[in-house]
Amino acid sequence: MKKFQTTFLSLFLTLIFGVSISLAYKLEVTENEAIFHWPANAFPVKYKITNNPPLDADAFIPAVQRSFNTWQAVGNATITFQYSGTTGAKDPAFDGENNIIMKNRVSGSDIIGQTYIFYNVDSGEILDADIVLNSSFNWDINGAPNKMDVQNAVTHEIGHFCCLDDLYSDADREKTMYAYIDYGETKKRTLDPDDMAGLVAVYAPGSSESDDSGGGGSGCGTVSSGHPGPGPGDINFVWLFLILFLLWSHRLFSARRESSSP
Ligand SMILES: [Ca+2]
Ligand SMILES: [Zn+2]
Repeated sequence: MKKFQTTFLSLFLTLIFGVSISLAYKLEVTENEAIFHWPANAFPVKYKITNNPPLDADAFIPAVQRSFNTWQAVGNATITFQYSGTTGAKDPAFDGENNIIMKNRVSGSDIIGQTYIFYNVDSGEILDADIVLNSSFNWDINGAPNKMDVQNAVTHEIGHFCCLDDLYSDADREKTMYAYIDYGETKKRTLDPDDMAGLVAVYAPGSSESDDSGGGGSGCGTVSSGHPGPGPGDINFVWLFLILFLLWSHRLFSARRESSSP
């Protein structure tokens, strides 16, 4: 697992040199080293929000929308998003809909959010992405102590939704893509210049990543031009195009808990 190798290397270097290894940003890549990206013909990337939010929908939905708008506002990045209503979806699935849903985890689970991405292993093209928030936490939109701030967590998950990987160094603590989060935290709502640079690296105008429609073999254009519906055909579809299922399990709370009182 490259990710763990990288993490181990970083830890090793930290031990040897006694310094934190800071990455400006880290892009998600497939097993075949293709960079994750939504193709330009998927813009605006449509998303739906659960019809069973953990708090008043009139507060929850705009908080999620603000998170998407924050990434969309990055200058010189071409990716755009569009809210397309609520969804009754209960689980992440390769169903042609990009959903933000709530799901209860095992009691005691420390996972706050996960982003599931369905992608083409050869091209890195993202075909479907779902964000799951752990409904066992208390959620809020005002950065209240002892509650998880919706916009803070969702802005981080949208970074994965686009192309970015987690950062673990202490030097990255102020960035949206820093892997750990705490109750009442709101600093991930706003992007660090390095978070923005990561997005621009993939979605700059004319960039090879966002402008191609695949390149991983015949049929990729078909993949990106239409979302498959649910049904038996999906199995062949998945197999044929080497779509792999990726679970980004973000242990945002397990390895280290940031102090809530500095
Ligand atoms: Ca989906
Ligand atoms: Zn993460």
